[in-house]
Amino acid sequence: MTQTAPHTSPQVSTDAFPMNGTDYFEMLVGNARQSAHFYQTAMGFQPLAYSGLSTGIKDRESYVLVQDKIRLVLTTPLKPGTDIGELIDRHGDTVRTVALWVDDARAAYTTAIERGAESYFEPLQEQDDKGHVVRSAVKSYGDTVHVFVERSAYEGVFLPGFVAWEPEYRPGPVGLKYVDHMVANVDEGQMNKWVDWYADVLGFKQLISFDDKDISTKYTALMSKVMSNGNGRIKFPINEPAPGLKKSQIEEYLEFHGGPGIQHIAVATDNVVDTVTQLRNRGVEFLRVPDTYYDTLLDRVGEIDESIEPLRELGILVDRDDEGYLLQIFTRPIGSRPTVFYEIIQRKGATSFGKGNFKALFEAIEREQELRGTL
Ligand code: TYF
Ligand code: FE
Repeated sequence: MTQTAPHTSPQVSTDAFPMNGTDYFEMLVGNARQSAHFYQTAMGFQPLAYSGLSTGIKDRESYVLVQDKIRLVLTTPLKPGTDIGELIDRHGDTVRTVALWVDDARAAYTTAIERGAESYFEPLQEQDDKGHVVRSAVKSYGDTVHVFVERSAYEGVFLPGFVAWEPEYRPGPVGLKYVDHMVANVDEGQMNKWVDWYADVLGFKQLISFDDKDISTKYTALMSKVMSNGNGRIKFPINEPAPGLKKSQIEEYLEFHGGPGIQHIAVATDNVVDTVTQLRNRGVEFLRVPDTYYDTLLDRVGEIDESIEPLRELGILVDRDDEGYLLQIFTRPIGSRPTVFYEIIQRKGATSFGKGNFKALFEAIEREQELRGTL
């Protein structure tokens, strides 16, 4: 251990870029009011905050929803010719911002810029009668932005400028707890550039790497590296397409999204059977692997706490690593474009990402591509 000042703990001094976790993510959507209804009704998110015409914002409106530690902002333009409208035209509904919770948003910005990040906006202090928040932001792959959020001096509902959103309609939560990881798709040949960017600029470390030999089916090939921040709470796998026989799911994403961006958001639950049962009852559609997947499941993963029957009925996948096992399932794309989808994941010790499921999963995605005619 080097240069540990008496007042700082060694743990803090070894983190090249201290971050507490994901603060929120923001999706740009064609109709925030109706998307908010979907996230409440289908996904179990709770209403939190609002900004728009009634708060003096004339060109856009945002609904903020929350489920345990997951905070989601849905933003839509209110008139033609806006920057947000242009982004939605290009990408469809898209994750624009992944906000990172830090103790000092000015220091985070200075450090990131010194290490080569491109600025999106300079540190900005916003204030209301509940205190103040400092935010700053840098650009990442495609049109994706990381906002650093410092909120220790703030007690308001979300951010200054937002008011509490308190509709009467309040379906309950479905047990989603926190963002486990958020996956990027980048252009062929760009994965290592962005891996280096997260290491050099944000001090992330590489956890795992998959090459096209790990992840290939008859048609799909991709490479993936998983980057993690110092405390392990923020994990960003980065995928790039590898040449394959037909159009891979990554290429399909890049084509329909109009370039790189967030492909899936994995949200954790501590009861995947219960959460997925509720989500299905609320109309959320999931990918299905062939029933035969379950015939050999126990041979592959050994003893698990869950009984196989509900897993088979719901289409939940299981994988084991050295530390334990995980259960995971993937929704179909949530919008009209075959781009963004969700993963529901329950970790029982495992810290990996379900490599043992890749083949079955990608074949399931390919069957959907075939139905869409995009394979
Ligand atoms: O995050 C992961 O690595 C897993 C598997 O296009 C995965 O959820 C990887 C790539 C992909 C879909 C799922
Ligand atoms: Fe994932």
